[in-house]
Amino acid sequence: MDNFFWYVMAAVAAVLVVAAIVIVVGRRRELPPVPPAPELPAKQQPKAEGEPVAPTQPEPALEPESDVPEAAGSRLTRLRRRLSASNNPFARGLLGLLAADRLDTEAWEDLEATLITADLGVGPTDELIGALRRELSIDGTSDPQRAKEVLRAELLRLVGTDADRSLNLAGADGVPGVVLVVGVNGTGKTTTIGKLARVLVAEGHQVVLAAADTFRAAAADQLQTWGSRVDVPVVRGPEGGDPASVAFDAIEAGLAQGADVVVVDTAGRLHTKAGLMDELGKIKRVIERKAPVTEVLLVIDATTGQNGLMQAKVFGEVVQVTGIVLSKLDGSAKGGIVVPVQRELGVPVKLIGLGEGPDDLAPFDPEGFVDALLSEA
Ligand SMILES: Nc1nc2c(ncn2[C@@H]2O[C@H](COP(=O)(O)OP(=O)(O)OP(=O)(O)O)[C@@H](O)[C@H]2O)c(=O)[nH]1
Ligand SMILES: [Mg+2]
Repeated sequence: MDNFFWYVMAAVAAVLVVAAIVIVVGRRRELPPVPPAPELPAKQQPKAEGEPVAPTQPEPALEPESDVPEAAGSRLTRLRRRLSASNNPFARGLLGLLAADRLDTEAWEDLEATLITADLGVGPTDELIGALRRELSIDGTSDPQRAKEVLRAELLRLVGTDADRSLNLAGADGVPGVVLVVGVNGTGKTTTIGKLARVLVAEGHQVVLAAADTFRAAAADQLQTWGSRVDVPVVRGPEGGDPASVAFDAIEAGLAQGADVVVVDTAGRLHTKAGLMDELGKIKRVIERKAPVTEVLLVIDATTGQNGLMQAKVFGEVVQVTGIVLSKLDGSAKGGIVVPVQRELGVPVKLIGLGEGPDDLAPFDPEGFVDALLSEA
């Protein structure tokens, strides 16, 4: 009897297993076919045996790494949009004011406040308002179009249209031109060099980068990342090593490789630290044993405000700055610093940074800058 019971149980179990298999197979048939796996971009192709295994989860879509620098035309259109009223509080303030029906006392005070907040400085602000008041109708009724024209002309006069804003890259007799990039901490020196290297490569220059910021290994890594994206060699030294000797080595490498431009990154330093400022002077002198420093770019963060002026003054004394890069102008209400900084140093703004992306660097063009500030798009 016992045996019979187990026979029955075994038969039932067998029937259940067969039924389960039939159901599973049947279901499978109903499922839609699995689509073939999408092709991975080259960077994510599964690694060869022995290499670290690629993550199983698909990575979020990365922005395609464009190693062909953006054409100047589309770059300027994009940058203009970033400076225009919709994205820039300074521009918005100016346009809001011009749209007013009457330029009453309050409106003039608002304009003054907007210009001072934008770091135009007290002197240039007075000049601008004085000129506008003289030019605009005496009864206080404003014609927005006319006000805009006067404002454009005055802003242009303040920014200046006849300075030579090109970079001097011309070395002498087979010796590369040298661009030394300086500034206080975090202003955007390394990023600017990365962006600039792309532009120089696109223009056909043979470039070498010098990671003379030896304070942190990460600083050299950061520069290396930019360099490798456009196949530009980066000369670096040991962490904590002598930055002047890294710069020197880079010039030698440039000479050996037939480069025509060497761009030297330096560690950020406070203009108030005499020892660090002396070190900067030394870097420049050591480079000049091998090649003339043809351009000294001071990178100023446009959001820094009046403090940028003090930086400009001290750096200018130590390394004779020849051009200013105004970084982080994107979305900044502080674009007015262009005017006092040029006056303080007697040196033109040559480049502007308008974002963190690889092509977010543009030559500073006064007309384009003022038009962007006064455009609504
Ligand atoms: N929005 C914006 N961010 C920028 C711009 N330029 C640089 N940055 C950002 O500013 C930060 C500092 O940039 P870095 O290039 O490392 O600055 P640095 O002057 O080399 O810094 P130190 O070497 O530490 O002195 C980074 O997060 C950059 O992405 C710009 O034009 N616009
Ligand atoms: Mg840096």
